[in-house]
Amino acid sequence: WGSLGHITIAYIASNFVKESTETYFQGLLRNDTEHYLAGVATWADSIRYTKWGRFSKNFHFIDAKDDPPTYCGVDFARDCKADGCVVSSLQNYTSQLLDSKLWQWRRTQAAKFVIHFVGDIHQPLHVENVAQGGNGIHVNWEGHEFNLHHVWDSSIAEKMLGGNRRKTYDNAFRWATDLTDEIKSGKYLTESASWIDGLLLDDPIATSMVWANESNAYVCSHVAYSTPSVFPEGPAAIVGQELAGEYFEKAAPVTELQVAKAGYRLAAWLDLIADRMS
Ligand code: DCM
Ligand code: DCM
Ligand code: DCM
Ligand code: ZN
Ligand code: ZN
Repeated sequence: WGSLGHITIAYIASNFVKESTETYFQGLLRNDTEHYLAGVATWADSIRYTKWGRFSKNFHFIDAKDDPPTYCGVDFARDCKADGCVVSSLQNYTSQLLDSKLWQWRRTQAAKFVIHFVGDIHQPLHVENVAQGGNGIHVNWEGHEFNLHHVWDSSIAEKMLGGNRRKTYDNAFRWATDLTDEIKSGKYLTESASWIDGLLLDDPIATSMVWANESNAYVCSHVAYSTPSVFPEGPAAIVGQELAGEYFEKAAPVTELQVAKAGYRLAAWLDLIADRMS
């Protein structure tokens, strides 16, 4: 996701964590405002192209070597690169968060990575190998050329929100408030309980592979079955298409659902971590 997605996910999580979790992470992140999670949500993106942060550039995604739209699926052994992927990174940084023998700055850094990567694993094109997660697929968006990955990271969410694009934190806060209401008492009320079924703090790989497979399924699911898809007619058919119209209408609910889920799951994951540490 772009900044809007990550910051929204962080604000949703802050709306659902237990009070003791809030206190724990406000201490670790040295920020006792309501922005303690949102303020670090994009940090992992800000370091990935720097010299010292380059080690983490592959940690934001897992390249599922499937064959959309015919066949989707992620396989940890097949798809996680030797130098890491979003699933192994969630495992690694979750264990660091739980390791009280580590220096506090290591746990602070681990928190910043976990907050970001729980977001990224919910972006369907962060769980797909085709054209490097869609980066190599040129499409049109309101008449301008963009790549498909960027459309899913940012354009769809920004169009849904409208408003002033420069006020990212305000827009994210507003979107998070709406999605929090949908989870607490609106359209996600019934399904949201199942989003956090079976979270295993002692098995972050199994837990995050469930999230990865769900995201990746949106790369294949077919409009013919009235489920929106990233590639309704396959990757080749989307090249050069204008996506801000009918495609946007189908993609917007998927984006909204994945952002809501990521925020709700991040809260549950941080609760498990803070409980274990107290
Ligand atoms: N940071 C960033 N982009 C943001 C927010 C924070 O790059 N939107 C960075 C600045 C610091 C790190 O995150 O390097 C942690 O910031 P702090 O601990 O001051 O909140
Ligand atoms: N930090 C870190 N790793 C580093 C340097 C700093 O985890 N190599 C932590 C220490 C602070 C936070 O990041 O908790 C602040 O980051 P910044 O100095 O980039 O604002
Ligand atoms: N990305 C991805 N899958 C890949 C390569 C990149 O999901 N195989 C993501 C990471 C960034 C965006 O695409 O969000 C752009 O990456 P880069 O600047 O590394 O091309
Ligand atoms: Zn991305
Ligand atoms: Zn990222």
